[in-house]
Amino acid sequence: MSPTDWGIALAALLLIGFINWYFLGKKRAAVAAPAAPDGAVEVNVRVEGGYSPSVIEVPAGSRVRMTLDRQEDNPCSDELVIPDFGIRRDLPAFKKTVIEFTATPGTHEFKCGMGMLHGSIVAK
Ligand SMILES: [Cu+2]
Repeated sequence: MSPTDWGIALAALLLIGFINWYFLGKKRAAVAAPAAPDGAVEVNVRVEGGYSPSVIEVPAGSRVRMTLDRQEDNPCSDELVIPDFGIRRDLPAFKKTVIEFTATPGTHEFKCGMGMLHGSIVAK
């Protein structure tokens, strides 16, 4: 192979590596630690066609203050439901909504009112 061929092969490998990192890396859980002065764990979630991050890891038993920044008015994400904590809240479009709960150990699903968008709080 000529040096040009090697260059192309190397560029292709780098591109594959980048694509794997970008798409697979994003699925890893965001880990949140206590940060607020009162010891609560602050979690920021962007709501737009889904939740990002969609998997959030917090210390088990911690008080979690979750800020949902809804950047759309698609009716699908009108409501946020966390069944395990009995939470059902309206999320006004283009506004931030703050909810609080105590993250008991385990994986707690959160979703839109229709159950189409999904995320989870992993407390361990
Ligand atoms: Cu929905």
